[in-house]
Amino acid sequence: MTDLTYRLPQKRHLVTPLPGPRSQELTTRRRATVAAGVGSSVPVYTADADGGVIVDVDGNSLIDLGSGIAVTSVGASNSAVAEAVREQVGHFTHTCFMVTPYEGYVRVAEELAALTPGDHEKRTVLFNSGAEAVENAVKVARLATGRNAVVAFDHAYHGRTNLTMALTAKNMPYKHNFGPFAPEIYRMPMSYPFRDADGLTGEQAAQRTISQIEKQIGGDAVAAIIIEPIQGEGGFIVPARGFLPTLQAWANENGVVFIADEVQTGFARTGDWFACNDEDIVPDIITMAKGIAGGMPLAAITGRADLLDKVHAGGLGGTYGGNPVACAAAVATLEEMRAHDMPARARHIGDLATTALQTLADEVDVIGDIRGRGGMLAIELVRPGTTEPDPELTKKVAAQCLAEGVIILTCGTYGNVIRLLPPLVIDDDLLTDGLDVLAAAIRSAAQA
Ligand code: PLZ
Repeated sequence: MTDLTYRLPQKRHLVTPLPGPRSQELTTRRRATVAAGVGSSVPVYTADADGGVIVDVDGNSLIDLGSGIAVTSVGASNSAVAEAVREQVGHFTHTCFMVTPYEGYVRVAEELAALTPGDHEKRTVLFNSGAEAVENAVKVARLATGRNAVVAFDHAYHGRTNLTMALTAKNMPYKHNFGPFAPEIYRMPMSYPFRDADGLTGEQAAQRTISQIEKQIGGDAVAAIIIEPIQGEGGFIVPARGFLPTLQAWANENGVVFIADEVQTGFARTGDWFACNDEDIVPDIITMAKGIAGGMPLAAITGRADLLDKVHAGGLGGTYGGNPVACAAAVATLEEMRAHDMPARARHIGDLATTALQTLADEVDVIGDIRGRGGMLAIELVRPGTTEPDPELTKKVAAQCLAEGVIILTCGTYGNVIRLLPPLVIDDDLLTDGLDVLAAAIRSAAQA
């Protein structure tokens, strides 16, 4: 992108095999002190990061196709964000908005009211993590409706706290032996075009879900439906068109709060400000985090004023929620996103990557599906000529990419999805180099 400048050279450059000796040393120190339950998919320790590169402690420059799981969309050291953070920490790092408030929080709420879908009156609450936003969206929906049941979906991911574990579908590694889980969560079928029966439309898939909700719970007992408009950890599953609008219409008719979890899809990632924009979905409440603040921990719920304002004074909050440094970073991040038209940049990345992946799919028989939108793309790897997931091949491809200096994340209920979430500021040459490495890794793994 011509209007962006970078602090670090935007080049893949390896000076040691990966992980290098200093990373290995840190891994040894870490094993002695960091709990084993915390994983790292890439055992390479970061020293610096900018634009589309991560430089490790051994001096290797890697291509980042993960953005720290869809967070550093404007880059991991965006100069405008860094400056806003510096400016804010020079004044105050914290006061607690529940004690002595400050303008940054109000400013972020104003921004989110303007940016999120729908022109109805909205209210916002700020938190620290995506899971916390999801928890609070459910709290608001239950209080506002006086109902208990919450509908979540197959392949869903909503977090690791007790309520959000219950909402998350996948047992390993997120839930295994961590129960008992929060009650009154009901799991319903998702629209998953690659794995649904041929020809099942979005509307039909939604009817299948709605009929199960009505039979198993009853529409008048449901407080909320929570859904990722494109599922993230579950495999970048894009529901068939018509699925989301049909569900939303049913929710509206039944007084059910429709919560869109846009923690991963939000903030220009999919080529729109939000994935909901694509089918003009106007959620009652939207949950946000990740890309909102250029890497600083910030999360939010924005929703209908009549729902949010039902909550009694003092009912929502938290010590750090809407921390002033994170708010300053968010304001700068959103300005950067507008100034450089990040939604357009995401669409451009999507076009470039889809063309490359499509060419590859014509050559090899292990790519079952290419899907996603904008800067959120995935390929589902299968055993040749079938739809049978191939998680081993997926691991091999990710390992090969890493060995070549390209950071690739995997995901999916079956562990067979390679996902691309590059920083939206990545330059075309670097992205092309990363995609070439990925293509070569898939070619060689498919032949082996
Ligand atoms: N909702 C849609 O994608 C976080 C989690 C990775 P937190 N996704 C990455 C991991 O293994 O922990 C996520 C999400 C959606 C909620 C969350 C939770 O956001 O900020 O991680 O709490």
